[in-house]
Amino acid sequence: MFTENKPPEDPDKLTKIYTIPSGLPGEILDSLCKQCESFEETLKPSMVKGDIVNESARISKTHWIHTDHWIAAVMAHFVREANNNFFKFDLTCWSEKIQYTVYGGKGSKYCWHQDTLASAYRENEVRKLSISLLLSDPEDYEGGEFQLLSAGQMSSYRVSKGTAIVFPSSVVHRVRPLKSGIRRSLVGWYGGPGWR
Ligand SMILES: O=C(O)CCC(=O)C(=O)O
Ligand SMILES: [Fe+2]
Repeated sequence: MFTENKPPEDPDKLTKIYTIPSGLPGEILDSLCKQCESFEETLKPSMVKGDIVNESARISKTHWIHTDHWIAAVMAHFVREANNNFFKFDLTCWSEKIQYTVYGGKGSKYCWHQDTLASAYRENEVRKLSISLLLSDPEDYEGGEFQLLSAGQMSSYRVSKGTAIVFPSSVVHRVRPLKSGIRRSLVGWYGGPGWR
């Protein structure tokens, strides 16, 4: 059995992904999209590590959503579901605000990276699970695949609107350059006590 606050016995779980199909009621998904559209007036160029804009690593626009917002509660529901059914990590709370990201048009991307921070966001806590909730359908854009690299194998996803992808924050992943269209996503990082 999995022991509290230790990585799971099945090391695979540290490199696996959990996708939750669009189980959101249509009205909730519509409200999510509408609410996020209202953020688009205040989008800022997305930053990378060290809070800098670096277009060779990332081209997209971001709006940060407070973790008290109802959107964060919907996202937390997905993280908890993935964790209860699969990862069984010891979790506490969001490690940062929720990020609404718009990849608009040709060339927008996020190159290979990990979401884990070297430093703890709260004393002795680390980012454990990342979530990306897609607010666009695959037909809305070309390119823009979400890819993960684990154990030398690459997996590629173009999931439908309302589908959440949950994965350990240490897994290397990217969003491939878009060829056209717009890809919208909500991204969050859920933390817990440091691995022992
Ligand atoms: O937009 C996505 O689906 C994922 C973006 C990402 O990896 C991140 O913001 O850390
Ligand atoms: Fe990421």
